[in-house]
Amino acid sequence: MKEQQKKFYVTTPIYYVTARPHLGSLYSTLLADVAARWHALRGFKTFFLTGTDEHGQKVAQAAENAHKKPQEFVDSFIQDFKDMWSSYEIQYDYFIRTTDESHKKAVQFWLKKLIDSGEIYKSYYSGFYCTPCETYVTEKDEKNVSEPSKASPSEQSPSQEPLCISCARKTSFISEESYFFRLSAYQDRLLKFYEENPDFIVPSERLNEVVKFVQSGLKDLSISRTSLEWGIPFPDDPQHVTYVWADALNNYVTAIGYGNEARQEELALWWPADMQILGKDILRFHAVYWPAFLMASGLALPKKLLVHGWITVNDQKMSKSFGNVVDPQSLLDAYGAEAVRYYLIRHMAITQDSDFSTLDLEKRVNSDLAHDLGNLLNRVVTLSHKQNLFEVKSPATWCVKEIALRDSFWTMMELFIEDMNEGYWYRALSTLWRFIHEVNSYFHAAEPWKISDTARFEEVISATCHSLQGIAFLLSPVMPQKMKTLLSSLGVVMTPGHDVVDELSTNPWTKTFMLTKIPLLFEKYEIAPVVEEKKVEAAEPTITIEEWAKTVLAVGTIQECEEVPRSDKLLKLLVNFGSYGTRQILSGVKKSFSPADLIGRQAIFVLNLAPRKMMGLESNGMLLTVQDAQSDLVLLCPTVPVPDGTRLK
Ligand code: ME8
Repeated sequence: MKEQQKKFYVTTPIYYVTARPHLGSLYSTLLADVAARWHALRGFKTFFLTGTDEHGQKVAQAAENAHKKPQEFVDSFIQDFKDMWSSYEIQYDYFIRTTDESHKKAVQFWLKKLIDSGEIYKSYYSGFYCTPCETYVTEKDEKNVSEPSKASPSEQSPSQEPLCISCARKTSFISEESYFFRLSAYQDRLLKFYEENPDFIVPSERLNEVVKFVQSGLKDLSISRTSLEWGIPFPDDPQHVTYVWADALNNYVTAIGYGNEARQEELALWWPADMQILGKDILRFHAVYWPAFLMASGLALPKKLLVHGWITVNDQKMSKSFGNVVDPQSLLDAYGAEAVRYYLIRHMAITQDSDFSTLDLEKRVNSDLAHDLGNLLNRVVTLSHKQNLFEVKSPATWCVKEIALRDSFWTMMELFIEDMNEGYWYRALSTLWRFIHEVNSYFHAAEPWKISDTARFEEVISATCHSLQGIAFLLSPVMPQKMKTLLSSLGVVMTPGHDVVDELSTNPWTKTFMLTKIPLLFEKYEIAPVVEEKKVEAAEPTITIEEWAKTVLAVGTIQECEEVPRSDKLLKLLVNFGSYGTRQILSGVKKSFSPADLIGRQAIFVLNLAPRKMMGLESNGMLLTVQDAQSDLVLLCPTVPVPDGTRLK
């Protein structure tokens, strides 16, 4: 098969529509855009799918809170998603909504097919459900796993509600008739598949987690709800609506024609997906349930799941519930789409969580984009024009230093291509930047501004322009518009439809460039000087992580609080620590707080201090506070309520 005929199908998770898109959803969508653009650059026919997950309890509840009907509620966000993606130059081919009639019909087709083949059967589900994660707790928490019960709902009784092990929020007990997918029948087939396809999940460490989970035993999966109306009704049994994940995962095939007789060719062209991009939170759904669904439907499995880590802010996961969500619109307004695209792709390592900071973004723009790249282009064009060189021809033969530079470019490309193909884009960019530094060093060492021999001067300019052209081609999936502008300054137009990358890998540097001066590609940001951080005094000894881990710090709710008779400092607190129980704690905070200030508040406590007696009363822990500028004590507490007994990490 010719390279041009190869296809590349890439997908993103479809996002819950409970709010406008945030930086996390932008990140996954951007990764898919870079993957699609990279493969298009390589001459592949590409298809890029994204969209929205609109059914389920979480969306229904959010709609209710907003006093809107679910359909009206989800409709109100769709344009925001589309506008945001377009502002960030994200060129998806199709935007699927799970409320699309075509998707709903295709899911019903799938359900009927699996009911008919016995892969789906009716029984009772009784257990706990986490609405924010749209997950049956039984699937995630081994302690709570139970077989789907055959008893009727009235015979079931909830034990104490467990917290969701993923988001630590309260779960709710449900007990209802339900359809089940025969997941347990796929355990061996899944394990065999993982063994035969060790590259199925990138990064590979995540595959180990999945294998362990499947090895520990799979239970059949409840895939319908009767206590919810907002979902796709089951065929011939409409009081059951489809479990939101069974509905949503199928989007990857319904979008390209699954369940529609007239679109079978399209389905055959694109499926299986070549790369499915997702965050680590939804790995199990994609690496276990989704492959099992596909096996049951007789469809091939995706070739690769690219599983990325979290964007964190101050080392905490960025999420709506933590109140630390970065708004992609304000980033766009402040920095423009391409600087943000570059920063997210370069700085966020796919394999792990990465902290996002605008200060860091500004530093990267200043150093990588304005200094290393923009400045190089500007210097070359300005200098050439100064010497009246507008049309830059390549020499008949290159000198040694230029041959070395070209060799370096070719060698760099091998590494770059491998990482770009695999989804390690941040590593590819770091490799490319090493070459950009090398071109800068070459240009600096050649000192073209001192060269009087016009042929030699033209050779140095030509070698630099060839390097810049190669760099711009390779960077175009990440910064499409800026690279187009850079190339226009060299008089180069990129023509799509063939393997540009392959051509570059063997390009002998014979191009003639027409140089035009353009405004600076990237402006530098003024960065306020950092105030020197106070160094840890030598007298303050460091401790090891193991020593630190010995301190049990946890959140508790102050249930009762009263003054300690005859003490002008002490308050007596009764604090609930969830699984750590309720404790009496004495605290010398009376000058700053009255009992009424503290009752009902959550705060942070040290739990494993040895018990201590004060004014004849025992204290079993210590309340943590800090002093403000007026020397008043301030309580340390989580910014949103968390379960009592949650330990600090
Ligand atoms: O889970 N850092 O939708 P969702 C990086 N509807 N990526 C993040 C992120 C962060 N802090 N926060 C979110 C769902 N994401 C389901 C998916 S697919 C058939 C159904 C990204 O709106 C990341 O890709 O909660 C994560 O997996 C996804 O958004 C979750 O989006």
